[in-house]
Amino acid sequence: MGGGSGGMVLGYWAIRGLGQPIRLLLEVSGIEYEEKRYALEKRADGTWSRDQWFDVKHKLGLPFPNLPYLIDGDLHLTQTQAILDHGTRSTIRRRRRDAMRTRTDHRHPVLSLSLLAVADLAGLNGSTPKERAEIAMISGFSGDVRRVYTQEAYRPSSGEFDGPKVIAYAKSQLPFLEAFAASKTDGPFLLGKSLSYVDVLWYDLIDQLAVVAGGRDALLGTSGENPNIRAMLDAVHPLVVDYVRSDRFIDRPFNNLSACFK
Ligand SMILES: N[C@@H](CCC(=O)N[C@@H](CS)C(=O)NCC(=O)O)C(=O)O
Repeated sequence: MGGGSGGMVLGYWAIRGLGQPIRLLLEVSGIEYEEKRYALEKRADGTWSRDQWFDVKHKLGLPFPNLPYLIDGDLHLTQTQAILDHGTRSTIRRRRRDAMRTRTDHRHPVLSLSLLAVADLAGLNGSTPKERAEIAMISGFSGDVRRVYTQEAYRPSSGEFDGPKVIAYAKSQLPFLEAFAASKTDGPFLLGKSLSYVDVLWYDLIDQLAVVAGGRDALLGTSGENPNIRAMLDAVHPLVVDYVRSDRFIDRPFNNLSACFK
């Protein structure tokens, strides 16, 4: 993974941002991909240069140039949702092929093998129109929460990051996620028994919000609160732990260097 040749190329800033759920999806799926990471550079006058990206932005054959982008053969994609959707479809294709190999793959602990096997049956974008609609809804919902967080993180440099405001909003929204997950009683993932890309999307978002809150318990509460969200996080963790511990994983910055919360 990450650095393979002839596979996909994922381009994004050298931050978590919108790229991280895509990275997690590719990693969980065992898809070969190469990364192009672009960095902001501070100019002498204190402003930030985006030249690493702007120098190539219109030279990559992207019909709607932006970051993140994913180049998969002759498919040149931007727009995060389109990339996630494509990643899940590629996942189905490639993971079916890899299913037998994965069973004896020493990189994955036994627990994740069974979870991956379950996920493999459905793919990571649902197996029915209803599941796909619910996944799209949960993805959009994560965007609502992420937007409040990132708008606050990217306030003008004179502004202060208002973490408590972000956490208050997240806490007002998490009960909806908890109730939805609770309604799916056949497994630990947000859709129940099948892993889908919204699990890794929320895994990353909750990981960042927990840092803002001062710890996972400060965000999710103690004494048995949010048991279904916790079950999802616990089920995703073994699938991503090798990547999280690898030197390819971006822990910080969460947001770009120009943000007031990084
Ligand atoms: N709607 C786009 C928004 C992408 C976007 O806002 N990208 C930001 C980073 S998160 C960027 O710096 N894009 C590069 C550019 O505008 O040239 C998506 O969902 O992918």
